[in-house]
Amino acid sequence: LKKKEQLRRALTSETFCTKGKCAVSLMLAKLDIINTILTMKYQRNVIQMKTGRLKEYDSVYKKMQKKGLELNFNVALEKINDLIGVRAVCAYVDDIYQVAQMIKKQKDIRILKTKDYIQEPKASGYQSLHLILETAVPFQEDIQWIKIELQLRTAAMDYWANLDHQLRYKRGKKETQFIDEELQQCAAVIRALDQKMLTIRKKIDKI
Ligand code: 0O2
Repeated sequence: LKKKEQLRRALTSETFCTKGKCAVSLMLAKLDIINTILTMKYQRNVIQMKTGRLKEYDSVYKKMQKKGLELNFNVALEKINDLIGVRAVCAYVDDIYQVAQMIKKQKDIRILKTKDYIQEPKASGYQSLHLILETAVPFQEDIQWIKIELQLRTAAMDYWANLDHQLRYKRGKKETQFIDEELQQCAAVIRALDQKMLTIRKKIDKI
């Protein structure tokens, strides 16, 4: 119980929350700049929506339990990639990779890991491109490298993930088995739709 309480205090501490919120603001500003550049270039809005959050303590705790991790702040910092998370929703699949490329090239970003669930969707049907990265955040006295999970997806992938997320909390109950299958089918439909929309947009671009 002591370890759990120490972890809770560290994750909800002013120091950690301030750092995390600053990192989120910075990443959202970076995405804003990228969107301005791409919107000028293509004459359409490339990033349709973006959000950021610090993971709730309860959710971190559950994830650590599930992964069998020692309840310790440093272990959480190292092993839970999405303690600080930012999500950007793009119009088309190629936009996702374009945004990712621009993020990767930035001097104050280090990419730790790329998880491409678009090329290789998860068994659930989940699709998104995840960049686990560190970004340099300038504070008053020093610069600190802070880890963020950036999730990039299309509007259709986001629509699917939000519904799937609601099911996740209810998994294990017997009624959910068929819903899982239906969601997998929907994921395939969404994949085909995203590809078709991209093909049509490319045709329109050429006119
Ligand atoms: P929440 O509630 O969204 O925050 P690993 O890399 O294997 O050590 P991890 O961190 O679970 O483990 O990696 P993974 O699988 O890449 O998942 C990271 C996040 O991606 C999840 O965070 C979800 O936000 C999202 N995600 C992954 N799989 C699915 C899925 O099947 N459906 C939906 N809707 N989202 C998914 P959390 O903390 O699991 O969840």
